[in-house]
Amino acid sequence: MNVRTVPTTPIEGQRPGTSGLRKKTAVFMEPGYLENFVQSVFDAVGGLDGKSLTVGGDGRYFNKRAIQTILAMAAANGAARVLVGRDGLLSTPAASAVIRARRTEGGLILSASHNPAGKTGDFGIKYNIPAGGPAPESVTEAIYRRSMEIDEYRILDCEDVDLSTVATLRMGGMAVEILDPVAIHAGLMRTLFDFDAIRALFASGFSMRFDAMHAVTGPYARAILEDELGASPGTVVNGEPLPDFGGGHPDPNPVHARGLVDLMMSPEAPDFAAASDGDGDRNMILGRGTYVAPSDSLAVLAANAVLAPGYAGGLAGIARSMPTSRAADRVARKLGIDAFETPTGWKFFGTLLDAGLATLCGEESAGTGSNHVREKDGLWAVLFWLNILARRRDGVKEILAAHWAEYGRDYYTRHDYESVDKDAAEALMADLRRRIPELPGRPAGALTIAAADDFSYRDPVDGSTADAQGVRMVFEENARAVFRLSGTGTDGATLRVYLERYEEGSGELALDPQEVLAGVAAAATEIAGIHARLGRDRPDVRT
Ligand code: VG1
Ligand code: CO
Repeated sequence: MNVRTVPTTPIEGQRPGTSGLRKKTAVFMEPGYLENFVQSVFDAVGGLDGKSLTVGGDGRYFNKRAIQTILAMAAANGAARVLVGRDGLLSTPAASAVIRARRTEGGLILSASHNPAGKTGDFGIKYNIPAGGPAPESVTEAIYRRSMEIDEYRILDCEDVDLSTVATLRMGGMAVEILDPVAIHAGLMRTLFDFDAIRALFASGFSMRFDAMHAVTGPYARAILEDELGASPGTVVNGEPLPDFGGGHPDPNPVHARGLVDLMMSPEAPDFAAASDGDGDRNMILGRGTYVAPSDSLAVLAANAVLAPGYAGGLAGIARSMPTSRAADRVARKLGIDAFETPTGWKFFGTLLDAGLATLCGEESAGTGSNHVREKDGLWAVLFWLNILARRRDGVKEILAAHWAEYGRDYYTRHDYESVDKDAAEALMADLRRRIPELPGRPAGALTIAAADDFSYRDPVDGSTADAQGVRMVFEENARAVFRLSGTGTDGATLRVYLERYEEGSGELALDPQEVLAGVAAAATEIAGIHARLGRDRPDVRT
């Protein structure tokens, strides 16, 4: 077998965003596009000679082809071993678990998460470091710099390897170890949660539906929930990973998982329901007649963490992304532990987890996780909830109501303006930033701005900094609005407006968040001039 050194030239725009490099699938399929980026990763991490790597993806269109290319490139770059999920599948948290358990020198995860898949959809790739988490910005910047000067990549001329059975094969001088994609992750879950209690819960007739949205979590959910914990067959729906995700949009929120939400609000609702996203790192939690906002889910998990064996010793700290509501901070205060506020994106939690400063982390976008891996983990969150339900023998609705009564409720919603004109969205943000000094004391709609800033972060562990992470406005009326542009889209720009308002535990706790937050939304819309600047009179998605 022959190593080919292929001359190439830099391709613009290979700068990873919030979570890796995401582009239209057609862009990734252009000759040299994937190869340039992968070689840039290998070069930026000091070469692959004699090293091992984990590779897997969410099964979307182009996943299998891309993996064959990556394998041939890894072999040509001298890698000793690549661990790859059977059929090229690994959920994002499972990939993180494999990197850590098998101590590979990082991994490549192929996913564009919840973005639609298929020829006309999106594709993505991300490098995770040996600790198992997404590369920090120092590394992604090094990859990007390399992509701007690359002049050749190396690839082995060879046949495709058959990834359909668990086996160790060879590709040139490199071993290709094909893993059961579920086993390592499932083993980890067993160490964290009270599987006996959850088994007893299902045996008592507790009913559940898990919607895998035709994405990667189906095999994981079937193996753990149905086969191991005894949930009735059929609990997992849409459990077959499909290259186009069944034409759907595997974003577990009340808009894209509408059917599941409707079921839970109907008389036929099972006791509990959940959904996961394309790559299995996000979760949506529902009870009968109840949707659990992700920010609340983090807070409830934290408040009840000691019920799970893996967290029985207590939590070191809780970290949340800045736009996530402050519900988790209230729990941290009560527990007497530290609360951390980081920029959006899981890569910012890595140092806190590595240093043992935080145990649980969460984002408003339906991501929760802990120090068990270095990614957010959808199925982990579902099992954590099941563990709590099994131990408390109470419904989701009751647990949530009791939580709010104790801590108060942070009413929360996010309004997204999708695929808007990029220049207009950037101008909107630039203008908001420029006006920050004059905002405090100013009325906005029926509210008054108390404080405003552009969030910047200094990592307490390694001192690295990240600026311009979103404009925050705190209102005198116990409310907050945050504005930032998405870093995961592939089409124009997406403006995210995060809205919240705190209500004391003695107040009205069971209202509709959209109604409670209408005034905050109006204030935010007015102050940013959204209608005029973006030519939109309402958000595309409200979650
Ligand atoms: C979004 C979410 C962010 C999440 C990121 C990756 O980023 O807001 O919380 O970490 O997606 O998640 P952005 O820049 O579009 O707001 V995933 O599940 O798409 O890998
Ligand atoms: Co995801």
